[in-house]
Amino acid sequence: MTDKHQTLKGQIEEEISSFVKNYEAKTEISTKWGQPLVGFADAKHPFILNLKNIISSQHELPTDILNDASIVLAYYIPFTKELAKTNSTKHRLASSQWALAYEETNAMFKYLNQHIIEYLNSKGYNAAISKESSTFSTEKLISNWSHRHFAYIAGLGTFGINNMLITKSGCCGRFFTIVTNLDIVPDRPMVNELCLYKKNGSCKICLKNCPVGALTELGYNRTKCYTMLKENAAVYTEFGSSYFDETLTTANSTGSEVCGKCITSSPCAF
Ligand code: B12
Ligand code: SF4
Ligand code: SF4
Repeated sequence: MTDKHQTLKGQIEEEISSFVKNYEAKTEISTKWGQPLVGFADAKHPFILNLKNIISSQHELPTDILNDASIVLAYYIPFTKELAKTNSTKHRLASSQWALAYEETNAMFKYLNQHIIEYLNSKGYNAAISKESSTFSTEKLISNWSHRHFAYIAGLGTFGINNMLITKSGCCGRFFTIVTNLDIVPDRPMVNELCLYKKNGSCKICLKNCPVGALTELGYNRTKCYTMLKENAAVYTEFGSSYFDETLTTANSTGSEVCGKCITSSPCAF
């Protein structure tokens, strides 16, 4: 990779990092975040070109977002250990701080993405996000834009049996992706498994921590999980509801659909 490309990657990481620092300093924001991670996926990677077969025929491809898509920029914003501690498995419901952090992070994504898109435009590049990524089917419980599949190809992490993408800084955080026409060398997927169970058959703490048994060694039951999220959403109605159907501009549902006991008290959290 040339110096120019390495510098651009570093500059983008710095833009994301300083944006988050400035955002959390606002008086109206309660949440604190850790150091973001950034990865760059090859938009033409065979795995990405196969996403319609892996996920669903409705899943979008990077070229559906930008004609000349070359790189999908994926970033991960970790929460803090202090926040994770509030969401203890001693209580069935999620903590109010966890619900608020979920909504504040989703709200921040809008401004952060706009900032990065304008930054890349100022450098002469095109960039855009998938509108599908901010909504999901409440029947099938899948979205037509999986941030994590792009983040995986961008080398940000590997999937644990908690069904989370685990990064080198853990899995207690949130992802977003921006499609670009950057002319940089893409990153490669990680080779070593970060989930202890996948690595050596140990741990399984996430399975014990799930209040509704949605996680087993055989896989993840999204319908069971969603019942728990709705239980929390019925309680946490004051922080908003951040998943929107762009075509209808109505929220998918009322309240904060959260839980996260599988990512706040696990050894792979941070
Ligand atoms: C729909 C949705 C849900 C649904 C269904 C969950 C699900 N995982 O399917 C519900 C509402 C139940 C839900 C619950 C939660 N969610 Co949710 N959800 C989404 C959403 C909007 C779409 C995900 C989706 O349907 N993608 C399409 C499907 C098919 O792909 P996928 O979910 O990425 O799942 C794939 C992986 O598990 C993968 N996989 C598993 N093993 C392996 C191994 C290999 C080698 C590969 C390649 C792939 C792979 O294959 C699956 C199927 O193809 C995303 C945001 C987005 N737009 O991406 C957030 C997202 C997945 N959710 C997230 C979180 C944090 C949660 C919760 C903890 C809730 C909370 N915040 O308190 C729980 C966790 C449940 C769990 N253990 O999975 C984060 C995950 C962060 C992370 N570290 O991975 C995301 C990425 C949001 C974000 N912006 O960061 N969620
Ligand atoms: S808690 Fe343990 S078994 Fe579960 S995903 Fe994390 S490392 Fe893997
Ligand atoms: S979010 Fe809660 S209900 Fe869903 S898998 Fe994790 S621990 Fe289980």
